[in-house]
Amino acid sequence: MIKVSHHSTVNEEKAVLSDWKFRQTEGEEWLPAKVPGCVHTDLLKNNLISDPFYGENELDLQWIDKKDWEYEASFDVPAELLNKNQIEIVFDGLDTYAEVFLNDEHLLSADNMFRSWKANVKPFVKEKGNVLRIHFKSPIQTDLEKLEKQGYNFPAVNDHSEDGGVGDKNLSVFARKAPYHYGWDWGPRFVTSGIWKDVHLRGWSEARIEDLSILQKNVTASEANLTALVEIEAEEEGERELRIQTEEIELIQTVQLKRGMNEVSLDMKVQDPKLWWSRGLGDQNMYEFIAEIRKDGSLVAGKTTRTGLRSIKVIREKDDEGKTFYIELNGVPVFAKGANHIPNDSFVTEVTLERYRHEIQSVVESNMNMLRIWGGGIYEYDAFYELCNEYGILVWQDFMFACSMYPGDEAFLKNVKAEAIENVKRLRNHPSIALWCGNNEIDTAWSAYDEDGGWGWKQQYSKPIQDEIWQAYEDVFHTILPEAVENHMPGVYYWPSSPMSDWTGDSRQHTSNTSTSGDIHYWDVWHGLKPFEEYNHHVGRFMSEYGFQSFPELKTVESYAGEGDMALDSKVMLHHQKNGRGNYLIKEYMETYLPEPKDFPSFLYMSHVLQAEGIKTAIEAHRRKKPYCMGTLYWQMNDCWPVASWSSMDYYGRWKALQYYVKRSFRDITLSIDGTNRTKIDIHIISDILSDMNGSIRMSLSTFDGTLLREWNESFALKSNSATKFVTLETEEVIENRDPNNIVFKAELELEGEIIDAKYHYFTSVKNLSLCKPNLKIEEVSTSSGKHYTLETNTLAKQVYVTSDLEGIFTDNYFDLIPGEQKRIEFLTRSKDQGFTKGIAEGIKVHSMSDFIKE
Ligand code: BMA
Repeated sequence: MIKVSHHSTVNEEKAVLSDWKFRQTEGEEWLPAKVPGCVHTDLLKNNLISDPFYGENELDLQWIDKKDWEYEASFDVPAELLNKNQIEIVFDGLDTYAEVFLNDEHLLSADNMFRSWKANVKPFVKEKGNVLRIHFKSPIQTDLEKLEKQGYNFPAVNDHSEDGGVGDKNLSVFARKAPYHYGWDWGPRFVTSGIWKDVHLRGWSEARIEDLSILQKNVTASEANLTALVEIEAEEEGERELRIQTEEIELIQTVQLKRGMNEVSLDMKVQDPKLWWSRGLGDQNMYEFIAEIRKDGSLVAGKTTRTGLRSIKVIREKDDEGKTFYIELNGVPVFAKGANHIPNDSFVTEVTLERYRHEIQSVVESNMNMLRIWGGGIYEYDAFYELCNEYGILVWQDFMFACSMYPGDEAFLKNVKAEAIENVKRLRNHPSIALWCGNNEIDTAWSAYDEDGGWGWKQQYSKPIQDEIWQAYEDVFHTILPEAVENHMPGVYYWPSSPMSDWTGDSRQHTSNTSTSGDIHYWDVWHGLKPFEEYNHHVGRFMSEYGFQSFPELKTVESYAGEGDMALDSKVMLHHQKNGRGNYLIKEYMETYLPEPKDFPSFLYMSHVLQAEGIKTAIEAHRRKKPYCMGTLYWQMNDCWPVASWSSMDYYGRWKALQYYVKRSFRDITLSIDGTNRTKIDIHIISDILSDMNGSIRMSLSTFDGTLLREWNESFALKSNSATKFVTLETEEVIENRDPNNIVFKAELELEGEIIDAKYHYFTSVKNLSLCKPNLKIEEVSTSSGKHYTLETNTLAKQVYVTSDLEGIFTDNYFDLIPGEQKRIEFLTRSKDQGFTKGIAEGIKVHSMSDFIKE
C-alpha cells in the first residue's frame, strides 16, 4: 500500500502524496514513477529510454510528447485529516494538459504549467483505498488542434518544430508551458508531461490563512510603512481576532469574516528597520511575520512568512543623453552586475537544492549582484528566490514569454491573467525581486511601430492578421501583466519587454544598438560577427544581454560524446550546438584572436579563453561608463544540458574560464585598462562601494622573462559609487622601440597598503605574442587555516589553467603569471550541504596557453 507522509501546520492537516506509478494510456503496464518528475525522467529511471542528453538520442525520443500518459497514486487518509470539515487536494504544478480524477470522479482540468490547481475532495475521499488518476494529454496533439482552429502559424524562432517531427508548426505558443521545452538555441527539444511540483491533501476546519503578504509602501532607514495582506478562508461568518507579529511589534484587530475568501489588510510601521541590501552594499536582513486568527481566544489558523524590508525602484529619468534605467535600492543607485539565468535542466525536477545553491554561490563568488530570470524558462521554484534573498542577489523577473507572438483568444488571455496574478502573489514577499518584465525580445522582434523594422515577422501576414496579433500582444503585455503587478505588488516596476527603449506607444518604443534610453541586447558581436572591440562602442543605459559561446570542458564533452565524435564537425558535436553556425563562429573568432590549437582538447581550452576575453571586453566597457550605463547582465549564466553555449558555467556546474574572468571584472573595486584605442592606454578605477577612497596605481612594463623595464606610480582619490579614468599613457612612449610581442604592461591597485586588483595589458593580439613554454611550479602550502597553492614561473605563463580531479573551483584560474610574481590560490570543493568549502585539490595539474598551441 502506498504511504502518505504527514505533517501539520496550525490546525491544518497536510499529507503529501509521494508514491506513484505511470503508464502510457494505451493499456501498457504500470511502472513506478517519481513525483515530482516527468514522463521522460520516469522512462529513463525504468530503463525504457536511453540517456536523453547522450549523442543524438534527443531525436529518438520525440515520440514521447505525441502520446497520452497516466499517473496514479493510491492512498489512505489519516483520521486527523479525514475528520476535518474541509478537505482539498492541491497540485502545486501540473505539466500541462491534465484531467484529474479521484475515485473515478472528475475533479478538474488543468491547462497551465505555471499555475497551481485545487479541488474540494471532501465528498469523494474515504479512509482507505483512494485512487487518484491524472491523465496527461499530449501537448503536441492538443495544440495541433488549436493551431488548426487559429488558421495561421505564429512566429516562434526558437521552436524546433522540425526536430519534433511537426514540420514548421510552432505549437509552443499555444501552451502555457516552459517555452524552452520546445528547443532553444542552446537547448534540446523535450516536451515533457508530468507532475512537476508536489501534490498534497490538506484539511482544515473553521478557517485557514491562504496567504500572508507584506506590501512595502514606503521604506526608509528610519521607518518602514507596510501593509500586511491576509487572505483568510472561513467556514462561517463572524467576528474573529487577527493578530500580526514581527520582532517587537504586535498588532491585534477584530475582523468581521464572511463565509468563503476574505481579504484583510492591516497597516503597520517598523521603526528604524534593519534594511535588506544586495550583496556588497550591506546585510541581507530578513524579518519573520506571523499572522494568527483566534476565535473566542483560541487559535484557529496561523501562517508565517519572511521578507526583507527595502525600497526598490527602477529610475527612469530624462537626462541630457536620453532616459536612465537603473535600480535604486534604499535610495542608492545600484550598478547591476550579473547574468541571465535559464532553467538548470531540461527536466527541471532533476534540479536539487544543492545545484541551486551551487549556482547562487557561484554568482556570489563571481562578485555579481543580479540575475535575470529569462522569459523562456520557468518562474523559478521558491528555493531559488530564497537563496537570492539570503545571498543578496537582485532578481530581474521576466514573465514566461519569449521570442514568439501569442494567440489572443479569450481562454488564452484568461489563463495568462490567472498565471500572472498567481506568480506575482507567490513571489511578492521576496525582497530580491527588483522588477517584472513582460517578455523577452518580442517588442523588438515584431517592431509594431516601424513598418520595416523587426525580425521580418509581421511582414509575413496580411494587415488584418498583423492587427490581430498585435492586439493580442497589447492585451497581454500592456494590460494584463502590468495590471497584475500594479494590483498585487504595487510600487514594483513593470517593463513590458526586454529590450525596449521606452513605453511610448510609438516608434520611440523600439530599441536599437545605439539607443540612449532603456535596455539593450547587444548581439552584433557573435550573431552579427562583429569584432570584440565593438563592445567598447556600444554601451547603453542597461545592457541586459550580450554573449559569446564556448564549448564545455573535456570531461563534460565526454559525458555526451564518444572518442570518435571529438571533432568540431562530427554529428554529435553539431547536435550539441543548437545555434546553427555556432561551431563555425567560434572557429572564425578564434582565428582572429588566438593561436591555433594543436588538437581537439586544446580547441576546447582556446574556446574558453576566447569567450572569456570577449565578454571581459564587454563587461569592463559597460562598467567604465557608469553612471551612464548602470547594468550589465551577460548571456548566460548556466546550461540545461551539456552543450556548446554562451554559458559561463556548464550543465554540471563546472566553471568555464569566463566565470573566473567575470569574478575579476566584477570586483566591487576594480581596475580596468582600456586599450580600445591602440595608441593609448587608459586606466580606470570603478567602485561600487559606498565610501570615498584614496590609493595608488602601480604600473610596470616587463619583458616576458621578467625583466622590469619601467615603473610608474600614480595616486588617486575616488568618489564612492563611481567610475573614473585616472591615467592615460601614450602607447608609443611606453613601449618605445621594443618588440610589442614580448612585453607586458601591468597595473595594480593599491589601497591602504594592500594590492586589491591587478590587470595586464598587451600591445598586440594574443595570437602574435612570442610565448615560450614556461617552467610552471605549483606548491601546496599547509597553514593553520588549511591548504593553499602558490604558483611561480620563469617566463610569462598565459592563461594558467589549474585542474583538479575533484569537483570544485579554484579561487582564481585562467590568469597570467609573470616571473617574479607569486600567485596564491585556494581550492573550494562542492560540498552537499554548505556549498563551497575550502578543500584539497586532488590530482592537481597546471597548464598554460603554450601547452595548447600548434607548433
Ligand atoms: C537572446 C536570448 C535567447 C537566446 C540568446 C542567444 O536573444 O534572449 O533567446 O538564447 O539570445 O541567441
